[in-house]
Amino acid sequence: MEEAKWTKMWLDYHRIYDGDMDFKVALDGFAEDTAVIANAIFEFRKGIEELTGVKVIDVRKDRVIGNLKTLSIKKTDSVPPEGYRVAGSDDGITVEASDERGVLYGIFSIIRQIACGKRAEEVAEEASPSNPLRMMNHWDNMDGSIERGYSGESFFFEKDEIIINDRTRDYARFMASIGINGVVINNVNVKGAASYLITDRYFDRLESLSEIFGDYGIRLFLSLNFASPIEIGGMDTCDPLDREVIKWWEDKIKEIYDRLPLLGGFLVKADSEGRPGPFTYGRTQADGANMLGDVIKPYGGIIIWRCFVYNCTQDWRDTKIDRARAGYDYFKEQDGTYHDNVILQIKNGPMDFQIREPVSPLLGGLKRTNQMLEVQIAQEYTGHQIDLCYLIPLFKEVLDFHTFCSPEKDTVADVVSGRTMGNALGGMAAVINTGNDINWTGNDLAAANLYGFGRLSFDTELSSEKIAREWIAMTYRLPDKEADILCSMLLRSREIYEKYTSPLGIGWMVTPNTHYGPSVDGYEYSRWGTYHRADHLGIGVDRTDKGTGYAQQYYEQNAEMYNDPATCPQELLLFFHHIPYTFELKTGKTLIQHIYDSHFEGEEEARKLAVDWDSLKDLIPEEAFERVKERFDLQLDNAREWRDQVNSYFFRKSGIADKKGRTIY
Ligand code: GCW
Repeated sequence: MEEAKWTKMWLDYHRIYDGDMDFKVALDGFAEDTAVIANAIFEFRKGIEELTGVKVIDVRKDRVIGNLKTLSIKKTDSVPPEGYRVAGSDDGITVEASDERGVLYGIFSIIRQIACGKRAEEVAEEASPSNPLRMMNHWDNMDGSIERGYSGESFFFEKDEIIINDRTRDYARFMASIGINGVVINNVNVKGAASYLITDRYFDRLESLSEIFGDYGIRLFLSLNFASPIEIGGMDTCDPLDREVIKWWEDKIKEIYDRLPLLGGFLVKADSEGRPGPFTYGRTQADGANMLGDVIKPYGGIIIWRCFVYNCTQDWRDTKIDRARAGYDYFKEQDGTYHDNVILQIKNGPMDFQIREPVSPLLGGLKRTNQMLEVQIAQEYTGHQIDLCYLIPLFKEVLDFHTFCSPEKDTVADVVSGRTMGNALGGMAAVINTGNDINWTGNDLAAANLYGFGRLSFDTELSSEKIAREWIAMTYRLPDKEADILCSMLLRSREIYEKYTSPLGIGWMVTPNTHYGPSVDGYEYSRWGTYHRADHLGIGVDRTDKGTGYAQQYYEQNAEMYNDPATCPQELLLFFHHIPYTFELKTGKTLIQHIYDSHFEGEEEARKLAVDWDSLKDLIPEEAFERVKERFDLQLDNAREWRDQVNSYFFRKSGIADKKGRTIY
């Protein structure tokens, strides 16, 4: 047998029980020969055969022996778009849906349930997506590298060419199995060859890719270079209000859609970290986004415009400028003017995917604009897929956050799903953590974040634990006790990482550029707007009404809560306040003692994670076990380094000793 070149992650089925009767398929209202339905049946066949050993018989071709059960796929209007109703019985399984995606998701629901221990006749679920758009954003470059990639190289690009192979199809299967319906394949920093993705050079391959995706219910999106008229059009401006520029885009978008009718639209990073944008011409972000929105509208396309706009050439001496404010300051004013096929994509926090940040005040701060939540499962600041960090609890906190933007339906989940404003476009996007490593995600356990993001974006009511348990059951099929151990490891991991890294919401303190490992002052005197402002008396950034006024960007209830150190949630204390080391926290500990304790605890708890992993040795496939074990070895080094650098730094600044007399350098 040929050696597997890559794992099948949670779609690697093993026999769960022995089924007694083969299946046949009956379609009612759906055409058999469409690619999505064919793929759905393929997935059912593969899943049910590998999980239960029964076959799916083609009654027209195969000889039928004995009785058959029926997989009956029925079209009905009583299920919402992309939703499904599945029900097992002694006669077989019924899947009801109003569209093809719903069928596909229904089939994957059946497989998930069986893989999690149900028998085919017990299968039962009714579900429809919480979010209209559930997207993955790849930061893959066309030379094959991945910006912030920790799992090898790109499986979409190599040497400026687009790769299409069996892995592409497996990728589409994974995404469909967790309900993803849109994928941006290239980095938001669009440079070099990537600027030419919207030219004839790449249309053939993009067309094939869009079809492979489309057959699994996924729409292809591209990141776009706002300066395309200059870079590939030979013009000397990309001013979004310039007639010639608009004409250029009209011709370009027509050319693109003639060749790529399935394209979902574009993701745009403009005026951010050196990327061109409308500000160069004195125009607003809305001017830029709306121009593209108008041009793409006739083709049913959408423009997803990122709000990650801030001054990245700040003077660290200037305590008035606050990077956290930037998104709101740049985008709030034009609320209500963004066109209806434009979506603003907003990072979960106001800074940049730190282990702890408040929720961005733009989410729900905008009341008349399509919004999409952007999170990062690529572990840029959360351990590079070396350290274990299950991020679903973090995403849940964001989704459950009450913005107070409306008397009801005011959580972030409400806002981005469209429930608050009744809008049709919105959803969730994740910067993805995949690459061409054998296990796709570098750390095998990081696949829980990939799986989890998809499941959560499909159903924002699912709990972190439920998602973790599903992923474990599908991936490893452990006995109950061991499944509990792994589940507990995942659920503890975010807090552990938080404990040994930067304290109480202050963020950063990472090695500049790579963003792995500690460097407490690494970004303190830089241009990036990422400061902790520690001195010999205290630490933290005053973002209250007496400081930068960031807290006042929230609606009143939240603004008041954050403004006062007495009511500010402790885990965010240093994000909002400059606090003396001697300040007594609600726990009764001083701030400095909290820093020492949490860092000692975090390192110890990381060691416990590694011990727990060792206890699973004989139950996890050997290569996977060893791969993860190596990661834990590295994580322990990292945790120790963080602990000692952070503790020593604050001991040296404050001169205050650890009450417990532990070693600090
Ligand atoms: O956090 C920063 C990353 C950049 C990234 C940027 C962004 C793609 O360090 O690598 O660029 O965010 O979100 O655009």
